[in-house]
Amino acid sequence: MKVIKTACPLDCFDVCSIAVEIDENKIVAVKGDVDDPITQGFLCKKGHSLMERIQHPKRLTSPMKKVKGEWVKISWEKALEEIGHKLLEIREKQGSDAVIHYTESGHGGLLKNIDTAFFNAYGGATTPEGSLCWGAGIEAQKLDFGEVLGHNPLDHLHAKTIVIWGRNPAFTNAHLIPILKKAQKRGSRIVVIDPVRTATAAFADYYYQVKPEHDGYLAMAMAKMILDKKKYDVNFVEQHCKGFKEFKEFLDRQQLKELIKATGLTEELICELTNLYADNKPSTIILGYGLQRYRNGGKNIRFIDALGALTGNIGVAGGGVNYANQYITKFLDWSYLANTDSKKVSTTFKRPLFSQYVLEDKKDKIKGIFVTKSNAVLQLPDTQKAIRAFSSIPFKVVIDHFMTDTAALADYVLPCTGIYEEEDFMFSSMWHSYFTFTEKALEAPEGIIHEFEIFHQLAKIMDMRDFISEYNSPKTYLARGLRPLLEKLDCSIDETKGRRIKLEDSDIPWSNKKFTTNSGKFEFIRGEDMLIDLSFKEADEYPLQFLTLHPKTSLHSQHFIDVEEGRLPEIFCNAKTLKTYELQEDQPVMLVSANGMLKSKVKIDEGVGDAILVSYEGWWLKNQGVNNLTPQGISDIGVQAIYNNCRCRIETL
Ligand SMILES: Nc1nc2c(c(=O)[nH]1)N[C@H]1C(S)=C(S)[C@@H](COP(=O)(O)OP(=O)(O)OC[C@H]3O[C@@H](n4cnc5c(=O)[nH]c(N)nc54)[C@H](O)[C@@H]3O)O[C@H]1N2
Ligand SMILES: Nc1nc2c(c(=O)[nH]1)N[C@H]1C(S)=C(S)[C@@H](COP(=O)(O)OP(=O)(O)OC[C@H]3O[C@@H](n4cnc5c(=O)[nH]c(N)nc54)[C@H](O)[C@@H]3O)O[C@H]1N2
Ligand code: SF4
Ligand SMILES: [Mo]
Repeated sequence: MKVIKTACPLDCFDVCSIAVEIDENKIVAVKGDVDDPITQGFLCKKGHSLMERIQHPKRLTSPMKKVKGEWVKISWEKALEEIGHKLLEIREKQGSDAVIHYTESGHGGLLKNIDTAFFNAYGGATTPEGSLCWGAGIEAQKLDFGEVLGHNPLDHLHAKTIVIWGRNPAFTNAHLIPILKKAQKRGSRIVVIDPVRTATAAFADYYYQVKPEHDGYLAMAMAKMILDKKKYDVNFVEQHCKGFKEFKEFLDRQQLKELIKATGLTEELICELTNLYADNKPSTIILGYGLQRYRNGGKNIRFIDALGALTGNIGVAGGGVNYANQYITKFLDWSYLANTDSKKVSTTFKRPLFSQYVLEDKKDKIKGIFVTKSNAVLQLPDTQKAIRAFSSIPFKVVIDHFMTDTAALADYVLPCTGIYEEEDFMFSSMWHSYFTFTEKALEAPEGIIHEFEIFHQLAKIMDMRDFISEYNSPKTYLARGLRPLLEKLDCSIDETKGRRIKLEDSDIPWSNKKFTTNSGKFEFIRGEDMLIDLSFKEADEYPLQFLTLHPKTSLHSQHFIDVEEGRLPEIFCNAKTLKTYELQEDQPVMLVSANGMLKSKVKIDEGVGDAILVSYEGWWLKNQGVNNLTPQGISDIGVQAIYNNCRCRIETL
């Protein structure tokens, strides 16, 4: 029996290391890698079901073409010939940027970025800027620290106070839970700040139910208390920060009572939270992404970052304001991986505003769209508009493993290989700095090829000679793209196979207190950026806030594939909200927002704050999909989608 090492390709914080046992060319077991200090031998259900997905009866095994509204099988040769010629024709008539290349993170492998290299060689397609995911927080941390770096998750064991702020690791970051529990056992206090008493909050020592989008005010109130009681780290703010004076003067002008009122919490509770954070040091904050999917998402994160600097909890063991961790990214050669020098045009659109771009801003100008690693139509806000926008494009190609809702609306769907069938490089940019060269365990079923091969064949048809010679094999692609990392490690790719490796100097970011901002210091939010605008009047007809959170047992839409057609998505609210609208549990209702409608089933969850409805994203169109209700729009900074700024009302049926 042979054991090979690979890693989970799903778009998740953990990027778990996986040990695959193979006997006589068959996979006999898939396990969490015991040698990995993060995975510690267990995988979540989604990780275990990776095997089911590659053997799933609905997996596509042949290219498909839509002919007169019906899907028919087509040979690779013919499919790529037709697609290649169409791409050439569009470029000749309208320019390469009349094609949109829409890609997401449906598979985390580095090799899968060959799509971007191809479209840059094509001349530069129109591509998205900004994010459906984490954009506001990324931009906020770049402004404050210069880069987005996180502590080694095991370093949290040194923290006396661990504040989980708007993240639900019990669902989305499973391997953080044992670390939190171990820290708790050793005496650390676990604090959760979330409008929903989540499964993470259930085992926390302290829980604070903040009003959605009001975290900036909560952080301001905490900062004001820290300043008033002179609990701040004078040395840190004087030596290593820029803008402290202005920050303090701004807070001096704020009324504590007003700030407190805005948060939905009491003065006693905020005082307790502030004391925990500022007195029981070192303290770490672990931020999630739910709290930045708002108009003020970036500012809210910046005020929270400021708490770390004020209390000197930066660059020390057990400290940090952990949002994501882009440390490994620094050692990848993106100009090679993405082939940026070949690009002749650089047209972008704001990702959350895709539908508006296609239907209004560039009406009739977009002639083609190529989707990779994404179920875009379902995951973008405002589903009905996304369907109209996508369908309005005359030529549509999707590469996926399944006939997703996005694929079903396309003209061609091309199947590709998945985990276990390919070698690749897998790393996390959301959490830790461990990585794995994934080994191949199986041959892909007949008819399925890797994206590298797909784009190579297309390039041949389109006579893209430079691309073919520059990107001649997966092995060279990885070796060239990873050159800075391999130089740092002083080894070759082959020497790293089968091992889980971590970048050694990455455990405590900013320990030298040299920040990568222009000033070289931590920069406090300042000037007009400090004004959080929550003055928009919510229409009286939509009294409820609709939060769409990440589901426990599915990675976005991927594991909703087998849900029976017509099943109603569940929505959760507390008994008080249920009573206000005179509803019964399990009653089917219609939710109505300014964007659309969603028939759903009400469930009681006492953890949900007042006047809030919670649902989970990822339901397919056969179950309507929650983005029927969500608005298009972007955050203050970082071009982030604002899914959680969704208001609705309930209508009984
Ligand atoms: N309402 C609401 N909507 C949201 C969010 C929310 O909080 N609320 N969250 C947003 C966030 S954070 C994100 S990141 C986005 C995610 O948006 P998407 O990334 O579009 O979501 P997925 O459903 O994971 O779709 C990924 C697709 O990639 C496919 N795939 C898997 N492996 C491969 C591969 O090797 N090659 C190719 N070509 N395809 C592959 C999968 O089968 C799947 O169909 O959704 C956003 N949508
Ligand atoms: N099982 C599973 N794991 C996943 C994913 C998945 O789809 N399924 N998706 C992956 C991806 S792409 C991402 S981006 C991450 C997302 O990971 P998380 O950030 O953990 O997930 P979310 O569900 O978006 O939001 C987390 C929490 O933010 C809270 N929240 C919402 N609004 C506010 C607010 O205004 N203030 C505060 N303080 N809290 C608020 C929500 O109630 C929720 O409990 O998860 C990754 N991991
Ligand atoms: S989905 Fe996340 S927690 Fe689950 S196995 Fe994959 S990387 Fe690990
Ligand atoms: Mo995400």
